[in-house]
Amino acid sequence: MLTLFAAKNTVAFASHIALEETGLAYQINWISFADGDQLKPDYLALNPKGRVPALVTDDGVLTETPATLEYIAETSGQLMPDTAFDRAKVREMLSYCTSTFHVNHAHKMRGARWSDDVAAQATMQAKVPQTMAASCAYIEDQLTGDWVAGAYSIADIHVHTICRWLEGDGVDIADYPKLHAHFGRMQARAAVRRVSDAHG
Ligand SMILES: N[C@@H](CCC(=O)N[C@@H](CS)C(=O)NCC(=O)O)C(=O)O
Repeated sequence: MLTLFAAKNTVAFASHIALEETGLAYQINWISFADGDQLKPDYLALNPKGRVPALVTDDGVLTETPATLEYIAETSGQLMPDTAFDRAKVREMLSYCTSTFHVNHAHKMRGARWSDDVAAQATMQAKVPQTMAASCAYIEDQLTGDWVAGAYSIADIHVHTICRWLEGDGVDIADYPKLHAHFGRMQARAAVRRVSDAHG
C-alpha cells in the first residue's frame, strides 16, 4: 500500500491523479498548509524539505514530483509511452515543469525563498503573469498531438496540474488553443474528475 502525503490543489495533485489513473492501492494523508503541517517534526522526519508530495512506498520515501510520477508509472506499467524517444520527451517535460513552469508560479506566493527584500518579492510577483505566459507559449509549441509525447502519460498529468494555477497567475489558457484543448481532455478523464473533487 502506498501513502501519498498531499496538500489540496498543490503539485501533489499530479501524483494523486497518477495513482487514481493506474489503480495502484494507495491512501491519502492530507497535509494542511494553513496549519503549517509541512513544517512539523513528524512530517519533516518524512520529508526534510517540508514540501509535498511525499510518497511512502515499501522501499522508502520518495519526494519530487518527477520521481513520484515515474515510480507510479514504472510500478504500474502505465502512463509512459512505448518508444525510448517518447519516454525521453516525457522526462524532458517533467523536468521543465518542475524546474521552470512550477518555479515561475512559486514566485507569486513564495518570493521569500529567494529574497528577504519585500520590494524584490513584489517585483518577482509582478513578473509571474509574464513568465507563466512564456511557459504556456513554450508548451503550446511543443504540443503536436493530443498528448505531450505520443500516448497519455505522466507528463500530461504534470502539465495539467500546473495549468490549473494559471487563472490565479493572471494567464488566460484560452490564449493557447492547443494547451486549452489539452486542459479539456484532461478534465474529461474520470480519474482527473475524481481527484479534482477530492481537492475541492
Ligand atoms: N520540486 C518539488 C516542489 C514541491 C513543492 O514546492 N511543493 C509545494 C506545494 S506546490 C510545497 O510543498 N510548498 C510548501 C512550502 O513552501 O511551505 C516537486 O516538484 O515536487
